[in-house]
Amino acid sequence: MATLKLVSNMNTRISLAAITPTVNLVRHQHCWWSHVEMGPPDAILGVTETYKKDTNPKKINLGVGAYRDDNSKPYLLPSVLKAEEILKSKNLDKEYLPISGLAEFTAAAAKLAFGENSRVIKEGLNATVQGISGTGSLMLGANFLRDFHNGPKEVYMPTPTWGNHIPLFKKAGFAVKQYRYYDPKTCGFDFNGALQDMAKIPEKSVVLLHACAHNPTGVDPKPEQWREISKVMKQRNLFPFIDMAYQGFATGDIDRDATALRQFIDDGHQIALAQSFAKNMGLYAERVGAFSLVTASKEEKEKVMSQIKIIIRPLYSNPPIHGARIAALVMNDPELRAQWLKDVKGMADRIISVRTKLRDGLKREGSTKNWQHITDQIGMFCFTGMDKDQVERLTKEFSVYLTKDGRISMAGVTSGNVDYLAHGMHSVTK
Ligand code: PGU
Repeated sequence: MATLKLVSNMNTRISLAAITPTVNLVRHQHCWWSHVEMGPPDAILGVTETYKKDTNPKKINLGVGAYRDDNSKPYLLPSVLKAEEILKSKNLDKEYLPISGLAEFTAAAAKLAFGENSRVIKEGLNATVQGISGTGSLMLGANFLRDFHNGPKEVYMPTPTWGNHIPLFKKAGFAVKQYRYYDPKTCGFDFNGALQDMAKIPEKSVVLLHACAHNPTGVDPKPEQWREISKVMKQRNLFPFIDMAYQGFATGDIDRDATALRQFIDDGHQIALAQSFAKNMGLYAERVGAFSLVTASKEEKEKVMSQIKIIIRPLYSNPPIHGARIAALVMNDPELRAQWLKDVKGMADRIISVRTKLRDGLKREGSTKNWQHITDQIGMFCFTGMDKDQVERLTKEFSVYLTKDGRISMAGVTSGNVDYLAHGMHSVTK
């Protein structure tokens, strides 16, 4: 309207000059993001997007690691449902949490990982903060190490590892390198390869370890192998960063699943630890996690804590409260905790039973391949050994969705779809 008035009131030359800046503005507005190119879909979460578009009623999503009950439904843990009821009845407020999160939650999370009687807990040596689930907790650790780690900015990861580990550490400024982990010949752990590689890693480098239920392979070192890894890493002065996204999911026993982590503590390592409560409490979307650093003294703990808070503040200021309240109540209330341990065991056991069903199903189909690794591997995933072409056929011909590396989320396999899956797997691998 203002421009129109100008045109009508002034001579043509002046009015054009008045209009020109407006035209330029419009042209520039169209240019800001023209250089941005389409990025690839996420290797794991992108699978769900494609799955949703498929209209085949027999379709199965074995891409993302998300637990389903035997009716293929997302599972709300009875312990979590009960905790939510209790919380609802309390009409709690939604005031900001401190930067470091909910204290009842962080204390319980640390105890869950290190163990009630751990020296670290008793002496108060852990600097623990609430993180945005496992990913956000890993990110806090990577950022802290970027700023304060007194060693090469190199992180060594198992081959293969969870896909998101790599960009996460790269974004934090680390060079990402690898150590041997999975042996495709045995479909098992390459113990000698891992040790040989670790012996060559430059001193003080960061080494990423999966505490249990290794993703994507489902292959974990045995306790005696962990002891040796811990010893070598101590001798070589390497820094262990432990990702524990599946505590309880490997064996169904939260303490057994923390064996490796506690071995490292017993051996005197000062570790970094990222915990996720997405899987073992089914709190995926609540984004509940914790990040801990083990320090040498209480005084050092306070200083480290202050710096982690300084990292958090401009990132997201303080974490969300609801999921942390649930997790805290489930861990701290004796009755709910007992129920939760049963819930976790139930999930782990269902996955173990469906592994056997898949192996039997493949045998019934007439497969002559050795599928023993399906039952040998543990945790949420099975690294089937299927190649890219076989995966593509399984998706195209059978509407079975999985990641390109041949990983299937066993948590999505049920008594209702296991025979169909076995049929599809046999068809593309025979
Ligand atoms: N660390 C490992 C080893 C994981 O497998 C996952 C999740 C995380 C951390 C992070 O989990 P949060 O949800 O942030 O707590 N991996 C799953 C879930 C999908 C994804 O990639 O985030 C997976 O399917 O591999």
